[in-house]
Amino acid sequence: MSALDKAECAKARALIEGAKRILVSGHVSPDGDSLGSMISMARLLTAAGHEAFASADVNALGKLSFLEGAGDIIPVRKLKRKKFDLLVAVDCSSFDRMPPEIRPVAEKLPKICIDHHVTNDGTFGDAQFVDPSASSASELVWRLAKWMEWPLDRACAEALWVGMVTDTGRFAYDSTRPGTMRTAADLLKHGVRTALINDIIYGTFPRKSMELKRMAWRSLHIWKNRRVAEVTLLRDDFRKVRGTKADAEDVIEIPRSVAHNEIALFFYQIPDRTKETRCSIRTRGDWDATALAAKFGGGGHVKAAGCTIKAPIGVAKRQMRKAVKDMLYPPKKKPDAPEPQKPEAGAPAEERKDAAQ
Ligand SMILES: [Mn+2]
Repeated sequence: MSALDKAECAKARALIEGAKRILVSGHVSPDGDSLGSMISMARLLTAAGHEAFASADVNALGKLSFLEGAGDIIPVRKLKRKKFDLLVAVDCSSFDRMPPEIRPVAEKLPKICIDHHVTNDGTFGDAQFVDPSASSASELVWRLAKWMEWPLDRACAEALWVGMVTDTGRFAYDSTRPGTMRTAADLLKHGVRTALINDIIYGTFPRKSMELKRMAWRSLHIWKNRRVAEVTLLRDDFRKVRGTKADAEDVIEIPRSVAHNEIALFFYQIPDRTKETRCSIRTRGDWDATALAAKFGGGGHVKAAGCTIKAPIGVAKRQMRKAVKDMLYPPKKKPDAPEPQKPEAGAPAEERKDAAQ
């Protein structure tokens, strides 16, 4: 367990102890870690004698609505006119990553940032727990709880467990470190129902998720000699099954599971926002998913990132495909450099073709 920065801990303690009503927020389109860390944080603060409120887009809860405390999450739309004196942001690399409905409420508040994104530039928060080597924000919430000597209960441990399990791909990604397992071991001591949780998250799927996957499979497009694969879900696809993004959480695994895949993309539309396209990105090898996401104002992790492209789906796809091509086959010459006399000897045929496009 790498230690938390003592000075930041002291700052956070002072901020928390001086606050009565505390708002806890994760990032837009919250995932398991965002929800798990916010639910547990709100519970820990409540148990410590504060009035703590987690707020999120509750439509994104999906399967995670089984978590105790999920029902207490305030929908972002109902946050207006509520007063708080402290913000705890979890799993957010910057203020802009928080839901747009929360930002005006949180803007003027003192802020604590608990985050593990590499894209976090260290400017967000009056007290900051930022550790890109942590598996999840949930792991950091656990560290803070230990430092604050806050006792965990089972509900809290299960929320943290969900955050860790989902952000590490069931303790499979390289972000799984010895400290991750020690944290998980401690959570198990608090009675986490591992088999039940695994069955809920990974073992069973609602009918609408299956239907969305079926549609995603049909859209599967493999290119660049299997190095890139993508799937697409349109607004109408979600409408047909009355589903949301939460019902399509693991759809990205479809393009990712193609043998030889290096870049997996999942394009999808959000209802009422057809002028923008969301894109989930997964990479293998040395490719940096955040480099692609950052081109469109998004962020995330080296191997898993996401962004919102401000364009309708057709244009958005062209822009992202170009960004992928530029990454896989970086343009060798500046635009104003003289044209090469002939294709480089030994370059694979496909690369030469791409260079000509
Ligand atoms: Mn996370």
